[in-house]
Amino acid sequence: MVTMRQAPPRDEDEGIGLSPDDLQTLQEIERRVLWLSTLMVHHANNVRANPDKPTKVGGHQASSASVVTVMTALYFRFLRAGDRVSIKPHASPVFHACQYLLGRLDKKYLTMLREYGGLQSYPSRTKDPDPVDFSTGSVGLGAVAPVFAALAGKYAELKFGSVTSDRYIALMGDAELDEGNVWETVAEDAIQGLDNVIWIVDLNRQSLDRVIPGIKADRLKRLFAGAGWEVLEAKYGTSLESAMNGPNGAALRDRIDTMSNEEYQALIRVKDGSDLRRRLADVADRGKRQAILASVQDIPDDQLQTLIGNLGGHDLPKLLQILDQADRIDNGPVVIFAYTVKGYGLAFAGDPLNHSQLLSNSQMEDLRVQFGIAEEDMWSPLEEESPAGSWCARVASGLARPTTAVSLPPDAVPAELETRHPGQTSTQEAFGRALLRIGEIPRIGERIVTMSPDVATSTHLAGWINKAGVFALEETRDFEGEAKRMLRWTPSPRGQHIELGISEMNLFMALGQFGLTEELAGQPLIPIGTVYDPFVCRGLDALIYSLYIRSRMIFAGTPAGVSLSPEGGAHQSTVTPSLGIELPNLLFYEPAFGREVDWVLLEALRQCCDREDGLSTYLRLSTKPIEQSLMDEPLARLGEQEMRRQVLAGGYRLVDRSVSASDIPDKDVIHIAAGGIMIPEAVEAARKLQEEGVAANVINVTSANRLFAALRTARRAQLKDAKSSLDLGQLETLIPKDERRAPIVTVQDGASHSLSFLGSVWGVPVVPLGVDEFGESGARQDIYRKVGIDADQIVNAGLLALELVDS
Ligand SMILES: Cc1ncc(C[n+]2csc(CCOP(=O)(O)OP(=O)(O)O)c2C)c(N)n1
Ligand SMILES: [Mg+2]
Repeated sequence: MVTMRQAPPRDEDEGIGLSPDDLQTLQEIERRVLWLSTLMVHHANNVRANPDKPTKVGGHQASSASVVTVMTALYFRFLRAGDRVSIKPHASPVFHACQYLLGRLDKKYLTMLREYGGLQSYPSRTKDPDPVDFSTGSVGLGAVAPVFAALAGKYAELKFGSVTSDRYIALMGDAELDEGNVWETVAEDAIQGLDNVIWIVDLNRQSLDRVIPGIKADRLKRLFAGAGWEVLEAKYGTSLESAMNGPNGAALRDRIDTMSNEEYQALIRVKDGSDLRRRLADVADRGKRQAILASVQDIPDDQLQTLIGNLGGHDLPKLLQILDQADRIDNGPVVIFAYTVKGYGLAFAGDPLNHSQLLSNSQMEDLRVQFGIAEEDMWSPLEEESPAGSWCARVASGLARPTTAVSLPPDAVPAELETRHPGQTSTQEAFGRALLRIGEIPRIGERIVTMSPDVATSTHLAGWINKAGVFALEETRDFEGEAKRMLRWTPSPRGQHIELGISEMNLFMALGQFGLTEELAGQPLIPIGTVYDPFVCRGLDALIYSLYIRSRMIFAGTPAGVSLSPEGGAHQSTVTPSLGIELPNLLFYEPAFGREVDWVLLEALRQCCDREDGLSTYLRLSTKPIEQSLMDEPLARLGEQEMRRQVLAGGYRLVDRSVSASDIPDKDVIHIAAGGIMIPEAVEAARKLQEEGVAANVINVTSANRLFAALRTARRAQLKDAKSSLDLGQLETLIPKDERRAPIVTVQDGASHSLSFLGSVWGVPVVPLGVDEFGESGARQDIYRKVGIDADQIVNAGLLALELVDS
């Protein structure tokens, strides 16, 4: 059985404090919201010129209508200034209609739904003109975002005393609960106990293609309750409930409770009262049949359809009462199942195929007449002097947002970290060491919050966790007592590490929301996550979401590639460098040395502090030990400052033939461009090639992402203005003028495609080496040999490259 929680009684004013007049006013607002949201979609499709005909503009009138009552209850009664709300994707017109009536959206946008520069198809925090808290569109993601935002808000409040946010609310479609990521969040331990999260499920029993078969709602409720959530429902509206509580009402309740979704959906579309009565009583048991008929005998035929369709999700008093109840539950996230009708109030209400249907011109006209809206007032807000108009103005002033109180300037980040890296170390170890130093930076250290999906120790966060502690909303007892332990793992509100269950989706959702705490809760935080690199793909959708919403975060994908050889194919990442190069709003680095890790991390922090132009940063790291002295010569040659600049700009010449093989003629020069951890093999290959009379420069590609960006930026500038400078930024430095005819061998512990673009910069042959097959277990050198990235094969590739130039 699902536990239906009873909220504690209030001392005074039991109920929601709505007078009959108030209710009428809210119902008028509700009608206007329905009208405007329907009209916006109608205008975009049937009135505005569409240059892409016959492709339709789209927009979802039925999905929108489904939530007009819930949205009215929220925006015109329930919400407070600090509340942050996520709106299901297809209700974007309803959201904008509400914002317009609240005076937060200019009228001109109402006719610009899905138009360039206008209102986005789905709520977008970066592109919409009105205040969208959470972008939605990819179902399931926007739904869970407020949960992690609430966790971030609580974290910030516990650490820094005050936040500008209050409650976190998500209004989602019922089919969103089909997405696995939703359940990964529901079950996540780290979010248990959040007392300011309310989910509202728009239970219209319809998705895109169909009426969802079976009575699924009970199963869903049990799943939530089993995961520790409080479950409430707004199932039946006040009039249907009173019929169910009246004479013979139990039979009516039982009949509706047990009928299939498909049958109910068909029933509420029956207009003819006597037909509806007959179908309602269509049960085998004679006694039951008579009781059902008796329960509705006093309802006139022309009112029966309204009664049977009177669901809780379209009943303002019921919704407000349940929201109030949810608000008073203080021991965990709450989910409300609001029973609704898709297309509510419109001609195609409840039609299984209504997802993309649009009202016709005449149906729109009927609706206008039904709502008593004058033709010249079609786009008008509610009249200022009217009760509904003044209600909107009063509510709007109560929703005014407090401004962000605190920010971190990028120059709070120092130029250097005093990290001591040993003679041989891996980038993953260096990352763990650097984090300890970062924690000590004044103003910055206290804002760092790390997180990991159950791989904190295996990604070298143990030292940091021992120092910073694990976070929990409340103090916990340490049952290990004096026992010797590797980690200081007694969670408390003072801790700065959040340990998540094994869900890479949750990791990237959490990173994304913690990276927006400055905007959503008025307190900046710098989230840093670790994840095994191949499993970046497992959380990719959430990573893309977090970048799409312009969050600022840092994460390490580690260990990466086939270099962690014995772990085998399932743990070896191959395509991740390409993701790092191609994803917008992301910087991507593959450092080779400890010092490089320090520099990249400091730059990543600066990027997080820069709320205007800053980007997120992805470090692809490895457990492969690397001889740090390989860096001595270029460091001496370039000087520390210049070397740091080049590392951050995308790469530098680690082996420069003018130093190592200046006597070899120009025609026998090649470049080996190696991504991060392939440096030792590239250096060894350069040495062997020199013995063969070939001079090889080794370019340490610290960021293919930065180098490709330099190329792209230059070409785009040239496209716009042929006379613009041909400067290719760091690419110019990496391959100076006199070496631009030399061929290139690229070496990547990842898909070979990721560095192969380097050949196109100066138009020379490239031999791309990398991992283009699924891996297997083995010693590192065995696996390198198998996939063709060991020193000998780099040598062969170099010789081939020279032949390609000659031929
Ligand atoms: C991840 C993802 N998959 C598929 C879609 C396409 N899609 C859009 S709406 C929808 C069904 C939504 O149903 P529901 O959440 O119940 O919303 P309703 O339309 O009933 O309000 C689907 C499958 C999507 N937007 N996102
Ligand atoms: Mg639905």
